Formats: sequence, C-alpha cells, structure tokens
Amino acid sequence: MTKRLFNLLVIISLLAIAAPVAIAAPPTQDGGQDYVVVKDDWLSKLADKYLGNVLAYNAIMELTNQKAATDNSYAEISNPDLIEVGWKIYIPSADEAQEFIAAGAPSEAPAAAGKYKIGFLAGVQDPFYFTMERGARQAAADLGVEVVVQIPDNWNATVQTPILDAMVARGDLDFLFLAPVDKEAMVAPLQKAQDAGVPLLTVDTFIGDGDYANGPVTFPLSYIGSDNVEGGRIGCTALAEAIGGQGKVYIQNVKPGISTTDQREEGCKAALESYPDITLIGVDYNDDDPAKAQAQTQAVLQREPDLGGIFGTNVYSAQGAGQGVINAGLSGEVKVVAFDATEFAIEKLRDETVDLVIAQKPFDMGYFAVLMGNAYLDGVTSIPKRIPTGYQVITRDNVDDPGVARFIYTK
Ligand code: T6T
Repeated sequence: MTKRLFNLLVIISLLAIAAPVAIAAPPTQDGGQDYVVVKDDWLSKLADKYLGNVLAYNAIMELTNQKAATDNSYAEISNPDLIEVGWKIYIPSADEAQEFIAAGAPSEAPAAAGKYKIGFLAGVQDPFYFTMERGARQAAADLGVEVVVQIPDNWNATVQTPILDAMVARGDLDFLFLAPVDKEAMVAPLQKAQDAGVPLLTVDTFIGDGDYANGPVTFPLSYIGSDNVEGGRIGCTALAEAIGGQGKVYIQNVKPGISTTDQREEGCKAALESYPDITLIGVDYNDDDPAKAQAQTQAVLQREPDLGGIFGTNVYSAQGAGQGVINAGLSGEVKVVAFDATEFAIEKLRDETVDLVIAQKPFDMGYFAVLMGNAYLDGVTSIPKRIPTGYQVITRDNVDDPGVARFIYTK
C-alpha cells in the first residue's frame, strides 16, 4: 500500500469521526464503492444519486447481500424500504448495476411477490402512522398482497414530494395510498402520480376540500380518515366542561394547510362559541416539533398565568403542551385535552397532566386503504369516495378497559 494511499485512508477515517456526513469510500477493485448509510437516506435515492437510476435500488440491495454472505461488515438488507443509519452497504459501479438489472433481479420473482404491490406513503415518523402501517400490513397479509412503505422524517411537502416521485418511478406499484401533508401543495404531485398511471387514495389527510365526489379535486378514489371537525368539537367541548364553562383557553397546533389539524382548530372554535364565558386567547403553530410546542406553551403560561385549558391538536402538539404545563408546575391545574392516543398521552392522562385523550383509528385507516386498493385492482368500481373511521374518547375512568386500551397507538 503506497504512503499516499495510506495517508488518504487516514484522512478519510478522521473525517468520518469528525463530521458524520455521508462519505463514500474510494472505489473497490470491483469498481463499486462501500457506503455508510446516514440520516434521510433511502435506497432509491442513493440509486438515483450514485447510479442516476432509481430502479437500481435493487442492484444495491442484492449486491450488498451477496457481499454480506461472505463479509459480515456489510448489512443484510431484507426490505428495500428499510435501511438504517450506520449500515455499510455496497454501491455497485454503473456497469455492475447495468449488468445486474440486465440479468433480471433474482429476488423479485419468488419471495416478495404478492397478488398486487401497494405503496403507502405516510406523513411523518410518529406512532399514529406506525399504527396505520400495522393495519396496512395486516390487510396485506389477509389479502395476499404486498405493501411498500415509506415514512418521511419530517412533515413537509418538499420532503414528501420527491419520495412520492421515487415511489411512482419504481414502476412496480399497482396502487398507492398516502397522507398528503398539505392540502394545496400536494395536489400537483398527486395529479402527476395519477397521470403516470398509479391509482391512488388518501388516508388521514386530504387534498382540495376532501370532497372527492363534488369538490375542486376529485381524482383520488377515496378519502379514508377521521371527521376532524367533529374531533375538534369533541375535544374543546370536553375542555370547556373541564374548566367549568368559563376562563381562558389556548390551542397548540401544527401549521396551517394540513387538512386534519386545520379542521380540528375549526371544530374547536365552533364548540367554544357555545361558551360565552370562555375566551380563546390564541393559537400557536409548532411545525410538528414537540420542543417548539413546549416552549410556546411555557411562554403563554408566563403571559397568561390564569390560563384554564389547552387543546393539543395532534401527537407532538399535545406532547409539547403537556410538557410545558409540567415544567410550569401546573400539572392538573391547567386542563389539557390531547388529540391522538400515544403512550406518552396515556401516561400523562394517568398522572393527571392530561384530562382527556381522543384516539383516532389509524389501524383501521391502513387496513381499509389496502382493502380498497385490492378491491379496485380486482375491478370493483364503486369504491366509496369517503370512509370515516370514528374515534375512541379515553378518560382516566375507561383507560384500563381492554376495549378502550386497544386504541392506544403502537410506539
Ligand atoms: O394527528 C395525526 C394525523 O391525523 C394528523 O394528520 C397529523 O398528525 C398526526 O399524525 C399525529 O402526529
């Protein structure tokens, strides 16, 4: 090994320690390169970046597995949608990848093939969508179809759109269901997917006004999700009652433009109209960041020491609001209604930081989405344009009832 190559390797390993950015090692004797997976990586993105072809993701997977068979420093990739930070994988040279694709991917045929391949693109990594994924996988197992799941790291149309494009570009998905993260910004990307010949429906959130029968946007086959106006109404009626029908309340929300949380805010405000002695002192938007929600809540509690209650419109809004109340030493005094039944929310319900938890039914949403996709591909033409999935309201009185606890979301 020449002195120059040795120095180069030393510099590279020092860099690897210093800055955990993606460092592709120099080409190996096979022309390809070893690569250590970093945050926000997924195989089709790496295939696009290093081989200029998203479809080469399978070559990366298979050739990495071939190397792993004799060298356990390489990761074993069982599901192309699931790679982990820190995994060493092998990115073949363009020739190697071309050769591999031309030879036809051995793994495609036997193992993974289901009757149909249905794609699921969630909104963000959170217990609500993990539970939805469980419902989808249950339906897939029951129906003998395959689901391909992508869950973005953060809630943003600029993050979700390229993932959607990559899922469509795979060319092997027969159907797609997704939670569009913005009701306007995601219209065009979904239209593009539809025009590329991938039939789709939306779960949890909608585009346009959600009326896919008569609204401004009608091409999605169905909208499967909660009645979120009703959810907001349930939440803030309970909050109003919890503070005795008088005083100040505050809403912790995500960001405008999200169909679900916009409607929860709308439903909350509508409910408060029936309580003339209650004042809504304001709404804050936390970008789906619990730390931001917590800081905003603490600032409001400073400004409004006589605040009576808070409505947290989703997982991270309620989590931040609850933590803010705890940090202010007002647990149990300031009433909190939490939307979404995470284990954190249930824990806070038990220690009286939170007074009521509204559980959606994400498992059912995922299950119905695969069911409808399979039915559509089997030729069913009357897929309902709207499938509402209801709620379970959880209190300290019913939280231990198994018929209720089953609605607590998966981690
Ligand atoms: O509340 C759910 C979902 O319904 C909403 O659209 C976005 O936030 C959650 O995923 C929870 O974080």
